[in-house]
Amino acid sequence: MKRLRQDRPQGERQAAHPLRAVAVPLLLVIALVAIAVAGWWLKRPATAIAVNCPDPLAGCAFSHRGAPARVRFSMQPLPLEAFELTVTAPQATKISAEFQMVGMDMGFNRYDLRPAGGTFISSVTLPVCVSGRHDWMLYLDLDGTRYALPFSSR
Ligand SMILES: [Cu+2]
Repeated sequence: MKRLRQDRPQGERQAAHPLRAVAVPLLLVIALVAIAVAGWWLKRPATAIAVNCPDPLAGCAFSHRGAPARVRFSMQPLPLEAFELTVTAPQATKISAEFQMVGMDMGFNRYDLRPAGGTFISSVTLPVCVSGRHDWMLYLDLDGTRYALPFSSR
């Protein structure tokens, strides 16, 4: 009668099933968490050094890795009107500028400044703010070091 106890494989199958029932959703949850973490990591705002600049038209001095640097606007920014952004930083090799609003996605407003002998220049055109706000934040990236410079548009 011992031959009848051939249902061992079935017992194994039953043991494997509950495990798979837990493992599959668990892996799915882990994958979703990993995607969420990666998304947050990519979208996280990099810490920026605040630059006090009460009058960008006159130009503002700041310190970049111990060396003097300067930022200047050719005119008070007005939405849809191009102005010139000039950054003087003899130490820097690559400078980019990003224009955003605190707590509001203003779209992709990134400019790579072109070098011109220690000075970096770009023509910038700001979009219209649907909320009618005028408070902007200029994020300057000098070789990976970020600076945050608040300013107002007209
Ligand atoms: Cu806005």
